[in-house]
Amino acid sequence: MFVDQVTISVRSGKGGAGCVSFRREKYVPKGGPDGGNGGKGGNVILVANPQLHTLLDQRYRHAYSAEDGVKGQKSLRSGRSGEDIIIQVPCGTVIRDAETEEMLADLVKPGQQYLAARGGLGGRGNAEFATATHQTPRHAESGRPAIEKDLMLELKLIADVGLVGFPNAGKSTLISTISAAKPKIADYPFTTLEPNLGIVRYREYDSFTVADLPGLIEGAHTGKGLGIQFLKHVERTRVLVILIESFCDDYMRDLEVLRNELASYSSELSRKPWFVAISKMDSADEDAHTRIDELRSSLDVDVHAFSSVSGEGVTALKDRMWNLVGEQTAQEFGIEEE
Ligand SMILES: Nc1nc2c(ncn2[C@@H]2O[C@H](COP(=O)(O)OP(=O)(O)OP(=O)(O)O)[C@@H](O)[C@H]2O)c(=O)[nH]1
Ligand SMILES: [Mg+2]
Repeated sequence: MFVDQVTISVRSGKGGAGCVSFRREKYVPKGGPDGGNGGKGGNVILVANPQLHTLLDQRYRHAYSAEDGVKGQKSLRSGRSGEDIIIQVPCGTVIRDAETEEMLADLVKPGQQYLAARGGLGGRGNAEFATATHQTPRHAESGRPAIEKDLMLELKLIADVGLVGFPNAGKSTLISTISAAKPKIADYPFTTLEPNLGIVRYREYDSFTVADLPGLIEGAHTGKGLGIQFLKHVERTRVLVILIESFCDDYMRDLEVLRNELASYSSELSRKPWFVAISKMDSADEDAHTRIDELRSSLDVDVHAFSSVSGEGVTALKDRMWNLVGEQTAQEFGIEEE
């Protein structure tokens, strides 16, 4: 099950109390204060783990409390610190304060961490309060309190390439052809209800990620179909491939509807690098090539024809994806291309 939004509650450990104690030993005339410090409470930390792709774990377990610090002891022994709690979340998890909805962190990179609740410091024991003029302090500090809060986690998938198209365009079939992902495929619209992520092996050593997104329809940005709830995932893809079926009789019209949906959602989406892929070429009508040529001549982006069934054009499609992702990476990192 794909879960992309959950609320969890976290509580750090409270600090252990400092200890009040005096050394009492036979034959030692004046034992001084020897109460140790309390231990620090555990932290609650969220960390991005690239192996995870859903917030499912947090759906089943939504309360996390770290261990309290142990109180100080006599003979200057400090209490043990409480253990931290580490919550593993997928890369692309946005963390918000559940009450104010303020964004607290966006864990994008593998291993990136967010300290959600800091453990309370331990209290000082009475030994720490001894001074030249006050040699027998009878008080110690209590530990600092725990921090409790509710966090809203929202997963926004991160992929190099996002597949966008009307329902049934062949997006899931394509991702199952070029990656090991095994999404459900069927000849009815809205087969895909949740995004699928696939890793495409490229040449010998490289790879890139492709997201198969649920179908988009006209009005999606106003909430029609499944559009809106998934359009947000498109935000985190770096380049887009717009799929249109070969037997569509007006490529330009379909393309405009799809582009318009993206733009209505956010101008950022419409600025992403993109190209067109005409799918299902194995069952194209005779006239399709003419329509493809027309589309090519009226667009200044690539138009690429392919079929997942016959395999025609699939390698070239992967090449094109790879190159566009490369160009985008160069741009993002400010690398000049030769
Ligand atoms: N002939 C032919 N049929 C295809 C090709 N690719 C996909 N199909 C068929 O088209 C139908 C829809 O394919 P999907 O891959 O489920 O389409 P989708 O774009 O993921 O659809 P949604 O998830 O509903 O948005 C299925 O019946 C596929 O078998 C192709 O290259 N050639
Ligand atoms: Mg699908």
